[in-house]
Amino acid sequence: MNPDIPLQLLGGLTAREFLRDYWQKKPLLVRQAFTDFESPIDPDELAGLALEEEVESRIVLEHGERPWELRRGPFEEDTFATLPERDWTLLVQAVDQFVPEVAELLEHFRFLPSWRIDDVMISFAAPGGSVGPHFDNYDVFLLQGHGKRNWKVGQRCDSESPLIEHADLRILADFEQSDEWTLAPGDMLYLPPRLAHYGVAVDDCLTYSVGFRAPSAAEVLTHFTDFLSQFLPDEERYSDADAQPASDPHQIQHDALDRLKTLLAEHMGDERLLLTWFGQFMTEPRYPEQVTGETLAEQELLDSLERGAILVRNPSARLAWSEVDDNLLLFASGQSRLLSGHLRSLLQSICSADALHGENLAEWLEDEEAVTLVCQLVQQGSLGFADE
Ligand SMILES: [Mn+2]
Repeated sequence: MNPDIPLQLLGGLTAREFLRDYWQKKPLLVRQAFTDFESPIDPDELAGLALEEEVESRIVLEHGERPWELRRGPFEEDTFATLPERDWTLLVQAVDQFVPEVAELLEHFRFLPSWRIDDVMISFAAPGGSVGPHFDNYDVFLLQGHGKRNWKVGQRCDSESPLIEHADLRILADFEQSDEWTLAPGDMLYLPPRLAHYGVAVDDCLTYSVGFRAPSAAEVLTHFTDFLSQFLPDEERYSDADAQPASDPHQIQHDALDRLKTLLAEHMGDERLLLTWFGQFMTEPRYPEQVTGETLAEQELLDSLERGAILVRNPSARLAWSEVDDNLLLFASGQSRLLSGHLRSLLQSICSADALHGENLAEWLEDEEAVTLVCQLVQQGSLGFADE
């Protein structure tokens, strides 16, 4: 993808300009990011998804049993009939995993790494519906899908920003408005992390939120060190050969700290393990139970492909790849595989979610490593046969 081509999605900015001036920095309003946008899902279908066991959904009622009442799905069909006429919102997480047309919207965001994208959350709000003024720790693109929503943006926040007392929702106690826009279908608002925002439905409205993943520093440290420690034998310990005689036996001398720093640096600086951990971590599926494989022998795979079977990426799977010296690492839904460099274009087509079939796989079906890889991905559940 050429980063210097103006994109309608970004209001005519190029990907390079957007990343330089807006990404993680300041909001961007784009009128008609999508011309004549037609929401691929309607409010009834969204409500239908919220009935499903495997779908994560919430309803926020501003004037419920208590202010800003939060209810968690799955919901019963009659739930929606009992809701008031206004001031409530239904939020459904990861709709892209359940509705292919919603997943297709993500194709427009290919100027960002796919492993940074978390999910597409869709909310339906009755007039006046809102989840209150709040901030998120993630970047988000808010695409108006249907109806109108008014967005106010405010101050930069952090974990010290005062919140109202609420067991489940993080609603800001103060909101210092700096800008305000009303979005119509096809309009899109990009918000950087930690910027206060407050969206209120003008009429019945659907809003798509393309959300991103960014591990916290605390997560990086705890998860990476957990991962590292699997490779460290118990006998590798703090050691102080050639220590100097202690002048006071109760004092921790700074040479002890230096030894610790050396020990940490030696392991924390292992780039290969850092990459392996990071790729696995960033491709962990949101719903691992949706990534279940099937038993498949390599010969069965070859036979199926010959009969015209099509392999597609499991919409709940996450894939990424990287280079290590002359080899490649494929990350698939939290696992990694070291592969030889000649498989590069195969990894690229596997990751880009193209359909794989006898024709485009042809050159690979003679390659033992490639066949084993594709077979393993089906066994693991990242790839699956498309329904005929
Ligand atoms: Mn938000």
